[in-house]
Amino acid sequence: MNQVRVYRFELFIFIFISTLWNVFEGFPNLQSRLPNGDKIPHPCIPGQYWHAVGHWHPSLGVERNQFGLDFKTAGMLYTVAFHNQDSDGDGNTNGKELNVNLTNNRFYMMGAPISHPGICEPVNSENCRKRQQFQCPPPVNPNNNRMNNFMPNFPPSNPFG
Ligand SMILES: [Ca+2]
Repeated sequence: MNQVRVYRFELFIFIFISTLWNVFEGFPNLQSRLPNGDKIPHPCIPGQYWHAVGHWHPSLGVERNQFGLDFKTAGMLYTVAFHNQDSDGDGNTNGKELNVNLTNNRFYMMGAPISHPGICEPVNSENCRKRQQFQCPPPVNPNNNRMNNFMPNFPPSNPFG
């Protein structure tokens, strides 16, 4: 009886570690299945990458965006149909956003990705606001102390005098 419990515990630990492994290793594996998958530009922050290209969060495997759903439908393979699809509906195909050219049934990476294939851009355009809930966070002013946001706005004259 105790032997069975020990095996169950070991099985639980194995499944737990396997799950964690899949969560943390999942993005690099998916990135490597996509041309330019590791260089997707962040639609809001120039110079930063969006690591979880198929998801609504840049680094967490939260809810899949339409690009992630379409890639799953394509069997997690970069196919011609998937290349020609416009998953995020911003008027540019997945291939164009990833900067991939299809010639004679072969894919050629033409350089860094042009835009995010899973997020409609420009994010604040009327078309994109209709299509998705995603919005860019407000810009952070490094000169602005966070405490200022919690301070009441005093009138220009001295309120205590
Ligand atoms: Ca896009």
